[in-house]
Amino acid sequence: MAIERTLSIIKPDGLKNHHIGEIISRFEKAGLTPVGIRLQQLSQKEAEGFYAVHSARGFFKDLVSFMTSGPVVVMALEGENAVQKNRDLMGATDPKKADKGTIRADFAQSIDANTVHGSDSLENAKNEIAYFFRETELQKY
Ligand code: DGI
Repeated sequence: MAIERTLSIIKPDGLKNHHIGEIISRFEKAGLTPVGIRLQQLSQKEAEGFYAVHSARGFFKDLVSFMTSGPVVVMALEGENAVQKNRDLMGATDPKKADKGTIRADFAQSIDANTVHGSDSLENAKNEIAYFFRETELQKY
């Protein structure tokens, strides 16, 4: 299987509820290695730009407001089949519909505060990683 990179964000609720360690531990145990990582407060402009694809949706304002409500952890994860593997670990967007044992089923409160973001395609992963990281900020080990 191909080695891929994907973008993960631990959202403000994940930090406020002290789940950074448990979430990264799940990634590492599944063979997804953080090769870039940063704790960051998103500006409104950064959040709007990141979620620009949703700008016409009714929930856009709330989404940007939530994503800027506190710091986030942005990570580039590397591993076999990283994009799909991360999506599987995250669970469905709405935590009520997420499979048992997924990050969202275990930690998320609502579709708004759903704890993690993960790229949904390899192409988006490349763009999303480039949105947050310069190539020199990504390490090999
Ligand atoms: O890739 P996902 O995060 O699973 O989902 P997405 O790319 O479709 O949507 C991005 C975020 O926008 C999602 O994590 C939460 C929010 N969102 C998506 N659909 C809805 C929503 N928020 C509300 N309130 N209602 C929605 O239907």
